[in-house]
Amino acid sequence: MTRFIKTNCPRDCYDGCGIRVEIRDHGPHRVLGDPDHPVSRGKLCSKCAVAYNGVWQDASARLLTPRKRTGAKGSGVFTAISWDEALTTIAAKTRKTLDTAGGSAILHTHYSGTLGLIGYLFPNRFFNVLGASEVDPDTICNAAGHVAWTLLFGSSVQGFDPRTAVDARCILVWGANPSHSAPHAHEHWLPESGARIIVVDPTLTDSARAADLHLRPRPGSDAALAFSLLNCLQRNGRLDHHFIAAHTIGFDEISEAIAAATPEWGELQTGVPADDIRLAATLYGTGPSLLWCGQALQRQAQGGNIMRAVGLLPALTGNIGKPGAGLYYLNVTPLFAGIDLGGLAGAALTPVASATSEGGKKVSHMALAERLATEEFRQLFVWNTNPVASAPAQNRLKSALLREDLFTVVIDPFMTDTAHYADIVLPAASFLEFDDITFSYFHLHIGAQRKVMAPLGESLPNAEIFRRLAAVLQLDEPALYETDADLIDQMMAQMNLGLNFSALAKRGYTALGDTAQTFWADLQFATPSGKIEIVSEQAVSMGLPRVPLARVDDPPADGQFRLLTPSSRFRLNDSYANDPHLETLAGPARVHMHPDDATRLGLSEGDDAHVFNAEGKIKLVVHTDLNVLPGTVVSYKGRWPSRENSGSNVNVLHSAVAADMGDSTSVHSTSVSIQPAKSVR
Ligand SMILES: Nc1nc2c(c(=O)[nH]1)N[C@H]1C(S)=C(S)[C@@H](COP(=O)(O)OP(=O)(O)OC[C@H]3O[C@@H](n4cnc5c(=O)[nH]c(N)nc54)[C@H](O)[C@@H]3O)O[C@H]1N2
Ligand SMILES: Nc1nc2c(c(=O)[nH]1)N[C@H]1C(S)=C(S)[C@@H](COP(=O)(O)OP(=O)(O)OC[C@H]3O[C@@H](n4cnc5c(=O)[nH]c(N)nc54)[C@H](O)[C@@H]3O)O[C@H]1N2
Ligand SMILES: [Mo]
Repeated sequence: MTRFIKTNCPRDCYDGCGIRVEIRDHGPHRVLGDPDHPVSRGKLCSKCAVAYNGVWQDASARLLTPRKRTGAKGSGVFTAISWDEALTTIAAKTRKTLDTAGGSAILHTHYSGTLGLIGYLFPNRFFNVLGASEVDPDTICNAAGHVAWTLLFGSSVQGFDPRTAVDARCILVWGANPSHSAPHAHEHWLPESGARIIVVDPTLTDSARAADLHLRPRPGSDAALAFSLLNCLQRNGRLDHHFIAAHTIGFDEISEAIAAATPEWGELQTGVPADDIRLAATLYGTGPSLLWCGQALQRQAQGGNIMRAVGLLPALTGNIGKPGAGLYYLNVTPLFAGIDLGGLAGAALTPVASATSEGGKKVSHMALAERLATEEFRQLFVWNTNPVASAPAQNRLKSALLREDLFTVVIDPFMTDTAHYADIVLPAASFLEFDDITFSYFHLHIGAQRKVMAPLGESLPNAEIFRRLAAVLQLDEPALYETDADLIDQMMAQMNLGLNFSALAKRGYTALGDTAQTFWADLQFATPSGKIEIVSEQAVSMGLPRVPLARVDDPPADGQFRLLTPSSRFRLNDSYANDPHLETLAGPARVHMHPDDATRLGLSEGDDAHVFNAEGKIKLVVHTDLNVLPGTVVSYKGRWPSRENSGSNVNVLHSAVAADMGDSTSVHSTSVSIQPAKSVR
């Protein structure tokens, strides 16, 4: 009889799908969408459906044993070794670094390869006990937005409950592309809400196409657009002055800027027609309205200011704390469920004695290439991330990773480009191969991740790797040795769902509460004043403007283009870039440009073009595309440099300049020049 096991997708994605695996005696198991899950509804997205049935179960593509480098650094020449040899080698190096340079000379970088809570958080315990330095994970993705909304609202990790969409008259999707980054939300959640949908995106995405209204601002001009919408809302009598007086501080200090931001001014600043600004204000102002700020919105030089400015919309219209109203950037669902995330990550663990008492340092991704190039760090651990593909300043990062005196350990299910620079590579088990607890950062769902098959080869789950390493290092902190079963039991007890793990696993997932929750119903904000802080003294003390400003980025220098490199439909970040089937579907790396821009440059569909700036250079295939805003070009992220003809991906062009807040990425502020690449025949 056919046997099925339910599990959940732990990828870094809004959807957080339920999965049903058909267990087969021979050949790969079939990984399918769970028909009982409200998000996946029996269907996985096109990328996960392919990769989970493809490269993720393909022993020839996976890392099966630990490896040690036997060729020159970066050459990719490795030999299989035993776990024993791998862990003893790493432990000996680590002990030496602790004794000679101290724990802070050990740097680890990690992100969201898996969001399963144990696989995502438990390894931090090991690094906290070493007193190691950490690459601040969010600086590659969303740190500016977190700082901005924490200043404004006191929290950036409490959004709206998506179930409240049925109560909304309008949903404003700003700088997100659900048709790629949240495909099930695009297919079901948005259309089924019954609300009027506005999408703000320079590109005509499928989500923008499906919307009632699409505003196309020039990239980096969103703060001006927000002020212009506020100008219209004020004229329409849609600002909620009672709410403003009771729950915000500092309105007076922006009222002049709002008065000046007429829709005609807005059109000049942003390129969005004044009438569309008026219409958007009418739709949003009718309310109740939801605001979804995508993570791409703040990957800008002034991304923090943009998030503060766009956040004024719910703040000044009182679209917060009631059904159908709210603002969303991220939901930290496990926290709402009661899980002690700090405890799981060992945030309070005491570091062991080492050569210096200096605590572990935080390093921004924007500074990684530069700081790795010096002798500041002696050891690098990379887990749950592939920075050679995803991080900025790709060429500089690669050179820094060539340092002979930087002992590098990479832990991944696959031999990634970053792994090529390792001294020791450790094979990680995939989410199909161990139990864990998952969540969605959009829907308020908690899921059971189930072991549906044995780990391929000798691969091990992240947590087990770090337990074994701690043992070889003879660290005596008991928290380093807690088993997955104990950790899962603890989380289940903390959540108090009235279920044990096997009951959760049988159902697959659970939603928090039976009905839509209303966040911020008490209108208490965790800011210093307890109110929404339009004026922020905290911002001032951080050297930031007192209030959000209606300013826009300077346009790219003459002849240059603004390059956007957002989510690809066929990839999850840079994951799946090694799946042959997805590689075929995605085709060669392209630069999408408006046909008028192409013509001006003497380029046609299918031509090769050099795309370059002071940071780097890459050859891309031209795709003329009416969906792209003139003056802007788009090239989707999600490629491994080593698999590209040019040996690079678009991050070779990202100069690692930090945004205005959070030392965070400004990848969508990249400017490039483009020239035909005349082929030499
Ligand atoms: N140009 C450009 N660059 C970008 C972005 C952009 O928009 N444009 N976006 C940025 C954003 S938002 C992000 S979040 C980052 C993401 O960047 P990364 O974190 O580097 O994302 P991935 O390349 O998917 O790398 C995750 C790795 O984790 C591995 N993995 C999966 N499961 C496990 C596991 O259980 N254990 C271990 N040890 N490894 C596992 C995968 O195989 C994969 O190699 O990229 C950023 N880079
Ligand atoms: N398929 C797929 N899904 C993913 C990912 C993936 O790589 N692939 N990555 C996951 C991760 S880690 C994250 S953080 C999320 C991110 O998902 P989103 O928050 O949706 O962000 P992106 O997909 O990077 O970009 C969304 C849109 O922002 C637009 N944009 C760029 N600059 C600007 C601007 O200045 N103003 C405005 N208004 N819009 C702008 C781009 O044109 C793009 O269409 O997606 C997650 N889901
Ligand atoms: Mo991200």
